[in-house]
Amino acid sequence: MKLYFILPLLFLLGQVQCQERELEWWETTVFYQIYPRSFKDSDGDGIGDLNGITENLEYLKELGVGATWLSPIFKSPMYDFGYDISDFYDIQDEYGTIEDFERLLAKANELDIKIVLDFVPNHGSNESVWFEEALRGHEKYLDYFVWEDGVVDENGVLQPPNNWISVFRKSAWEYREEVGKYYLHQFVIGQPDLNYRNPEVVNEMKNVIRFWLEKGVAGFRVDAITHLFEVDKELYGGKYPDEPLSGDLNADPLSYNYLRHIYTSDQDETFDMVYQWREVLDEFKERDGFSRVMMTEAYSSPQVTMRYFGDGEREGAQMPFNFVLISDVNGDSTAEEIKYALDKFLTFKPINKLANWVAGNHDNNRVASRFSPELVDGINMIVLLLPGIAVTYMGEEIGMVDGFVSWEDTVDPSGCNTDDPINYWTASRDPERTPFQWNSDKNAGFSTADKTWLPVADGYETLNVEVQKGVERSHLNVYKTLVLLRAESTFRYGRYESVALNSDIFAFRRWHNGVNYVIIINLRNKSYNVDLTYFENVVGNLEVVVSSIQSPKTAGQVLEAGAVDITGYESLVLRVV
Ligand SMILES: *[C@@H]1O[C@H](CO)[C@@H](O)[C@H](O)[C@H]1NC(C)=O
Ligand SMILES: *[C@@H]1O[C@H](CO)[C@@H](O)[C@H](O)[C@H]1NC(C)=O
Ligand SMILES: [Ca+2]
Ligand SMILES: [Ca+2]
Repeated sequence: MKLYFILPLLFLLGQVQCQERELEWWETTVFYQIYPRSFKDSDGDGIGDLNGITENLEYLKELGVGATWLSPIFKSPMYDFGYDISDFYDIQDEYGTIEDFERLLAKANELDIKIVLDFVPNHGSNESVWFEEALRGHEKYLDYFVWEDGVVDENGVLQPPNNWISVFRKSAWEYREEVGKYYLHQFVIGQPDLNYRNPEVVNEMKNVIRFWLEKGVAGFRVDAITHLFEVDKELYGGKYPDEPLSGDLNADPLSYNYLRHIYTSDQDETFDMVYQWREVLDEFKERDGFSRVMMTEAYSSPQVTMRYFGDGEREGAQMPFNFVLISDVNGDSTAEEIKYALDKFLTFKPINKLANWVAGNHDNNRVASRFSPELVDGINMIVLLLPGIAVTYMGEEIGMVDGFVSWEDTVDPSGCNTDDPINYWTASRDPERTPFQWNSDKNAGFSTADKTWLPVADGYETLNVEVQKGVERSHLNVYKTLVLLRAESTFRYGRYESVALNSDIFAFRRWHNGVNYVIIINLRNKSYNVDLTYFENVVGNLEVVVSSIQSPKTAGQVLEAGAVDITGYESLVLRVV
């Protein structure tokens, strides 16, 4: 057949049906983040554990999520609750054993839920064998960390090598007499940075990745990736240079934001390492055809974030986390600001990559607290129905709120390091880490202990999974319906457009092969009558598919596209009929 004959034919076919590429497991699933310490305590010591997760994997299945990423479960002295790892190849006792983890994997496998682990490459622990060996002068391990000579000031007192500040406040350098030098810790003192300019460290950490992949995990969420490399000090006469002041007037001189981190974050070598890790993941894909995933944690500009995807030649992370819903907007944001934030990732991402949507995690206040309890369903509609991968932090499906944790009960170093019994809560991450609320029993069904590692949030008696399962209208049921909707090709393949109908009402359309959905979210407690025929092909009648719990409308109800009444804080998923 001649080309001039085929081309118009292909064009015609294209008009009828958009091509539906077969999607991989990670492209369509919902990733559910479990913070193991707070999910479920199986043995009554007040701390969540692996067996607690295994016993409750069916809950994830009920939600419809296909993958879970677990915050760190590895051996750790817990100065930063598991993000200070002392043995990357073993499980922390209070969470269980390697055998418990293998049982968890087996159960997850049965249920077809993928397990993604937290990979914390930037630092180890000051109480690890590696660090202890370094202190003993063992050359191999000394070079696992970043050491620098101090500076003697005009009073003859030894001071840190330069002005670098830790993410958790104060100097990023800690002196060790055994070595006679300072070591770098971009996070707490107990988290010595690993030296990625040492090829042995690079190999060791690749072996950590291989170790857990061999066990059967489906990939990694990579922690604090921006901090991986520091500048090459050989370019600066062998000494790490001071970082410039940020000029941020709200930052006190001990706080991280006081400096502009041009030498300790987003270094070119960091992106290269991400691409190298992807090669390790792909070694495993070559064996069995099954993709292992990488998600990277970086609160960076969109331009920098996109570099984690790859550089055009080499592949990187499938999911550089998109944090706009955390860092750019909150309950005070207007519909225009919401639209602007959501467009950011979509605008900058390479055309052949998928977006991802994250509204909450263990480091940030909960959606109900940052936005409003009334907007829980609306935000879940955004996270689950925008094009791309959805990520849910445990508890956001039921609209958990930040718990109150007193100064006495505060354990997060980010809170404790403020030394401020009044304002600590602004820095503490404990409120979003309080125990998961299963039911109205003691400790919300999380634990039978008399004291749990963090107190259970107030109000759990009515805000919990069991209560929400038992009523027709609940955040939980809205969430499950939204997850089911994601399976429709309109949400898998469909195009996207959005608009601020006014400052209070954000709306978006998803469409594919003649099917049109409109999602509308009222950000304020104010009623409106809106005309949704603004959207092309949205005319005539609209059927309510999902309505937020405070909505007076129910599924199946039919509305007129030209004049939709929307009440305060109402969110709706509508389909053109
Ligand atoms: C490790 O660092 C922590 C601070 O994060 C400190 O409390 C602890 O004493 C250190 N351990 C050792 C053995 O130096
Ligand atoms: C919304 O407004 C109504 C009527 O003014 C009021 O009764 C209700 O408490 C408000 N809801 C919220 C969450 O502010
Ligand atoms: Ca336990
Ligand atoms: Ca580092």
